[in-house]
Amino acid sequence: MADESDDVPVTGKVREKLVESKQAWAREGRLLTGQTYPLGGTATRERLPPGQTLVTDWPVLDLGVQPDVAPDRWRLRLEGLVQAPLRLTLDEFMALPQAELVNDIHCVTQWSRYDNRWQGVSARHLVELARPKEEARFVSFTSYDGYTTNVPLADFARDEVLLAHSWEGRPLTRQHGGPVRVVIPHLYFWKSPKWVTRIELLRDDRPGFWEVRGYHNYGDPWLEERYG
Ligand SMILES: Nc1nc2c(c(=O)[nH]1)N[C@H]1C(S)=C(S)[C@@H](COP(=O)(O)O)O[C@H]1N2
Ligand SMILES: [Mo]
Repeated sequence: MADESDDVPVTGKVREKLVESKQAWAREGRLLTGQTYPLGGTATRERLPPGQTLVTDWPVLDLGVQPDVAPDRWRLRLEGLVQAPLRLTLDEFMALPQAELVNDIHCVTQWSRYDNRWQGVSARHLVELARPKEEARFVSFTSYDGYTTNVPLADFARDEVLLAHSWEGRPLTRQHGGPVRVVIPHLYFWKSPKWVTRIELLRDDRPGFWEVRGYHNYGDPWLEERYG
């Protein structure tokens, strides 16, 4: 059973310099190429979105705080405008139907990484279990490092969205968001929260950590929606 410790530790040690310089880049429009693929990536022969560079390693990006969430303390809540709020332990989460997906990652800082193989639980399955109320339109995520981000509910419920616990057959490492992170491959990777603990369904949109610091509210890499 889940306990009552639903407090999300507040980020006391965020690397302010890093946050400030990313915010300044957003203000200046750095990294923008001016090319876009208006028909979307799948309508073209392109696999690499505009302005991106392919990497084969896997960079680590976060606010400089990597929470160490003990598996028995981890909780996932799906709540807000739902008829059946979920509050899951890691064992309960791992007992749900499992999915495996392979997809490409596109980070707003211009690296892309192809063919990432994830194992986890389908976001749509979780949404169906929680039964959204009719007025639910947006999703707000909160993580154990205090990070937040937001997407439309329709985007979260897409086929290829996963709550991943493993990568390439091994448990997701702490630096990449273990025990569980969200993977939303059709948007820039800042929309994929690591160390996720709360998923809230909302009537109105609620911009997250980077969205209120100059990043685009939606973040389609094919339209180069880096900054908003
Ligand atoms: N909880 C949390 N999730 C986060 C972040 C963060 O700071 N905290 N950073 C985002 C950003 S900007 C990116 S690019 C990716 C990086 O994921 P990675 O370190 O696994 O490559 O995580 C995203 N999810
Ligand atoms: Mo990022």
